[in-house]
Amino acid sequence: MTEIIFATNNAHKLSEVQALLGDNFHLLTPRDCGITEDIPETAATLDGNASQKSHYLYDRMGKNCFADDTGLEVEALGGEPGVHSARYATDGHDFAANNRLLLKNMEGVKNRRARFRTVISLIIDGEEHLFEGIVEGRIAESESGCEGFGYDPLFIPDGHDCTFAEMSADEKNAISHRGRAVQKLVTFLKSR
Ligand code: ITT
Repeated sequence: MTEIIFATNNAHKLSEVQALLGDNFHLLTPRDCGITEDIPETAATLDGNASQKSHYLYDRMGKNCFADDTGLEVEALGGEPGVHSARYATDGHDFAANNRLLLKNMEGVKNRRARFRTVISLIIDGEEHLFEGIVEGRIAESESGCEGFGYDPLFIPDGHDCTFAEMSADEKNAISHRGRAVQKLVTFLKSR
């Protein structure tokens, strides 16, 4: 089994990605490796943040690792919240407040097109590789469902009538932004 560090403190993400990677890979978190501080995410883009997080870990641990950064990009809001998705409404990761603010900003807006975009930065044997995953969809008029996390209760992926929060973890992973990016990561890791 290959051990690899995943630079996240988000337990939902960790379980989604572990399910996608399967039994051949054992994920370690920064905390498992004794890194307890928040890893900085101060770049202006998703690519920049993913890269900043993976380099932060690699510089300290010198071990193979990856990080992802995800944003919800809403067409009518000029791509916002985008890279600010975690701190849209407040300084913290307040999912409920973020969803309330998004609904408020979308009041009366007809164009509800949106997409989730994930960028993964992998550093393996000292070299960085980037993988991207996108899922297109729309913003619902109100929240539905209690699975998943973040903006899931408001996001309806194309080809479906329900939100990500109304899907099982497997259903979401099969079509999600993170699922698609991780599939590319897995294909790359298995080809080595
Ligand atoms: P780490 O940085 O510790 O990995 P995070 O929660 O900050 O965790 P991101 O920066 O990648 O994760 O994501 C920013 C925000 O985007 C996150 O706080 C959620 O609100 C939202 N988000 C990310 N992935 C999502 C998903 O699969 N479904 C719904 N919302 C998601």
